[in-house]
Amino acid sequence: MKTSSIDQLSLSTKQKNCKLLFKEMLRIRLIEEAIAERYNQQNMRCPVHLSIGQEAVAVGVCKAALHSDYLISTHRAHAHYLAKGGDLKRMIAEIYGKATGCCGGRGGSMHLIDQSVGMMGSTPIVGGSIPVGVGYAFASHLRKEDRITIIFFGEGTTEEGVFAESINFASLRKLPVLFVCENNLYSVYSPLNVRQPDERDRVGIVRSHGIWAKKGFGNDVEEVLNLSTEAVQWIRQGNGPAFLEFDTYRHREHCGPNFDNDIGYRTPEEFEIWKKKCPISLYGSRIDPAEYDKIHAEIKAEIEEAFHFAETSPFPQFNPESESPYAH
Ligand SMILES: Cc1ncc(C[n+]2csc(CCOP(=O)(O)OP(=O)(O)O)c2C)c(N)n1
Ligand SMILES: [Mg+2]
Repeated sequence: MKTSSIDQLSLSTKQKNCKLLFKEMLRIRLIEEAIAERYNQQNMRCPVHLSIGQEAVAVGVCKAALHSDYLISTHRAHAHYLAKGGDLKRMIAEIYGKATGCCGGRGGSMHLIDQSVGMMGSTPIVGGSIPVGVGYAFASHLRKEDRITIIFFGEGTTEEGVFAESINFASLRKLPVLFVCENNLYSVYSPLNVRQPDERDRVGIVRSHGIWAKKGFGNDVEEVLNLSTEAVQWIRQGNGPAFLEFDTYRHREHCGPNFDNDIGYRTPEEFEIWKKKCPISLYGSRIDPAEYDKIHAEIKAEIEEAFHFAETSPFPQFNPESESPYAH
């Protein structure tokens, strides 16, 4: 049987890795909980799509990638931006619409960018980022750069025609691209089973294009890391694209800070089942409680600093002469 990248590690490296993976997931969770807690203060005036419950996919995939690799994301971008190493202060400032934000305060939560770490951007147009990511991969391929592009999207996005076109083109040109589908079972309020036939197998569709494709449990960060490591190796060996689908679940409403298990489109029972399989609790039991408290306190301090930075930063200046659409 083929051993995974984690299986091959020594015990001390495994323990270090375990702590690192946990810390990154907890950091994303606490940052998003802090956004949710403060959202009703009305200082964040853009919609927020939280990834609470889905942290393991972002962390596991990004751990398998290099700093120089590119990443492109969607409306649900915080976890991807942070896992790729995006600057926290600039992310919070962006959500506050401040000039110090990563998009100068003009983009908000759904337009996160930090090119210094390969976070090339995110867009709220469902499916819109997929061909952009394929374009990045095409450019790297033409320039013979040793770089892959990771494209994150939800399972709803695989219903867009542009997804089919993009996997087709990536396959034909053998592009260095990793497609990552986060299957959280819902597109806004519509469950997967009212949108796609039960027999529709996304991995099978992608494989039929000659693309390496696998499916895994997206709340187990080690499983995500192992599958991603395999996929990334495949791509770097020049074999063309790879596709991964991960099952996961968002805990909060589609857009906003609240829980919405009471409004009827999903059951409280379903939520409880997935809560037990939450990536943080699945992994947290392996962390020593004293260590947990230390990590928790460090992250909390970092978060406070980031919110203070955002709150005390200036708003961008609007120049009606040059920026008004009616100026010319
Ligand atoms: C082209 C387009 N159609 C519809 C929308 C409205 N919309 C925003 S997010 C979303 C759901 C996408 O579902 P999925 O791809 O599964 O991502 P998830 O929100 O579950 O992470 C929809 C329909 C949009 N932003 N763009
Ligand atoms: Mg979805």
